[in-house]
Amino acid sequence: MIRFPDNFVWGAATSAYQIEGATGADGRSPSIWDTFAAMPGAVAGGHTGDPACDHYRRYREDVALMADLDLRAYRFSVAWPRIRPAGADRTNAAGLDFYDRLVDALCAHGIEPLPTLYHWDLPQELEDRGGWTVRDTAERFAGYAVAVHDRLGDRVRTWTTLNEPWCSAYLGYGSGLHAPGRRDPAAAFAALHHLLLAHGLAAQALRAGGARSIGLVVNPAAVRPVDPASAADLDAVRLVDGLHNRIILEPVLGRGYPDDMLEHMSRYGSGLGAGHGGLDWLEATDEKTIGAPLDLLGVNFYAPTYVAARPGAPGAPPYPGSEGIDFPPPTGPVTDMGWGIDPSALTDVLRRIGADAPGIPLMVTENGAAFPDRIVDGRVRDAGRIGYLDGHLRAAHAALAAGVDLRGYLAWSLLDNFEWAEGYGKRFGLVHVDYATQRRTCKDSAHWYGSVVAANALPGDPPGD
Ligand code: GBH
Repeated sequence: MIRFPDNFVWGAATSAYQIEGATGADGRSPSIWDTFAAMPGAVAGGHTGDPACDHYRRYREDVALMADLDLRAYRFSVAWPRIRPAGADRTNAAGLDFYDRLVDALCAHGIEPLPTLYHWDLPQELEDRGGWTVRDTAERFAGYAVAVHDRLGDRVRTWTTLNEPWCSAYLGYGSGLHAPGRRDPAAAFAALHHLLLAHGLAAQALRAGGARSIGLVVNPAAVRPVDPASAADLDAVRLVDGLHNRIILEPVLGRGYPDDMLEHMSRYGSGLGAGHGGLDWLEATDEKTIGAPLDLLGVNFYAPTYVAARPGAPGAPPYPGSEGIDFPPPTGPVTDMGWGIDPSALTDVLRRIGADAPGIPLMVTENGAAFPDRIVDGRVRDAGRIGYLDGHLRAAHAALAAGVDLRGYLAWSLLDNFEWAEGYGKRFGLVHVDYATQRRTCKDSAHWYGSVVAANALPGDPPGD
């Protein structure tokens, strides 16, 4: 048996837009994902956030499922456009009522609520006024955070501000693969800065309001050279690591932006249009704000990133300035997303973040895999997912054994859901969702995971089929 520490937090994660549906209910205003999904070609199959898993109406059933699986914690996100429709400063009580009921249902089953305040669903009206490229959005986020804390803070101990600012900034404003679908490197850097500022301002405001534990969820990359003996490949690793990891972690951990990243960003100007050269979004006290004290770093991890130096390669648009770097696909086994399966990369990431952030507890806030399900006699067979989870839990345990202060593990995801630009075609759930009937069926992996949670341990031998 591979035992986990007492009090290790076991759970699952979801996000609002991916599961709730009911996008017009109780005063919610459109988010950038409603707008983006309505653009032809933006999301596979033309899918949108409706009906998703209809969780807004079926949350009781979903909480009961979590209890059946013995989960101890549930990470969900709060939809900003439900709480502050149109991004205005007026709080919509009906929107808060939903999360109030959800938190009560979780507490009634002894499941710890772990809310994330922003998982990519910016109110569209704020995007119309510049979105994350402007400072006002960061300031409004702090106000929204306080409104949620005022209502749920008596039952929620641990808050996380943003989910994966890398994705919001680089996929939303750099490569355009995610909402709002902009393709402008300068805007991507301005957005990243204002996202980090939003985190810092919200952390300060939550702390002042009495929040006990405040964290940020990042998606650190395990950047690996195709040829570890190539100095050029190692230079490529350094740049991609900078653009993915150090540019976020260093300021968040109170050390400010790294010099090489400031220099890199300044090649792209401010993102505010003509007349705004240089980093004019960076104000004197911003880095101090971004470095507000932190009680938890959430780590989302799926797959390593391979890079090789190749003169003339176009680079990858989410990484502005990565021309001359090739991002080859994985050579080994992959999931249904085409992402490589290499659990050792999770150990590496946890050890690295642990070393970078001494004294700050870590939690795996997302880890999981998409696989097509085989449904046999009503049973959902997903041995691939069990193998993935087993391997990554062993890798998390290896990080614990190496001294990393890892407090918990949350599987992505509780339910099959709206997989962003991939729509409903990619299934990450422990629980299968039949979207036509909204019927939930626990997959083999859900039963397997429930038994791991109950034992607080993995069996000594990896599972067979
Ligand atoms: C998470 O993001 C999200 O938090 C969650 O909502 C989502 O459902 C889940 O993953 C599964 O996708 O994008 O081509 O550069 C993970 C996002 C995935 C971003 C891997 C970086 C690398 C390939 N990360 N991705 S690419």
